[in-house]
Amino acid sequence: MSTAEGCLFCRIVAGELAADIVATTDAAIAFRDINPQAPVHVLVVPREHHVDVAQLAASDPALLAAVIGLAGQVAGSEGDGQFRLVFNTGPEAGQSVFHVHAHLLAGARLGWTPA
Ligand code: DGP
Repeated sequence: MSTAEGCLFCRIVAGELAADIVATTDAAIAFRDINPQAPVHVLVVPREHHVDVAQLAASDPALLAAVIGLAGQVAGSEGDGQFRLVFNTGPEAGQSVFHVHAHLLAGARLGWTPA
């Protein structure tokens, strides 16, 4: 499996750094965001290192589907199955960790003011 030296989320996947893990599969893990922006704010990441969602979609669309599938599963177990998924892609879009992750946001009526 591909990992990246010093990558924060690779270290969480490897169990080297603690995280509040809510679900796992062979392909992906889901853990609570350290700085939650909604009552449910879970990050869903592939175990394998990919920089962002565009790169993941191009190189392994089945793995992207596995990430989205796990997000949907967690949305059902953590709430009523209504949710928002956000993939910040690039620094200008707010990406700060360059291991692709879906932000799963749920548990409240969500506003829509990204800019
Ligand atoms: P983004 O800015 O889209 O790359 O999102 C990165 C998210 O990762 C951000 O919402 C905060 C979260 N985060 C950063 N460091 C940690 C950490 O060590 N543990 C956990 N659980 N979340 C983290």
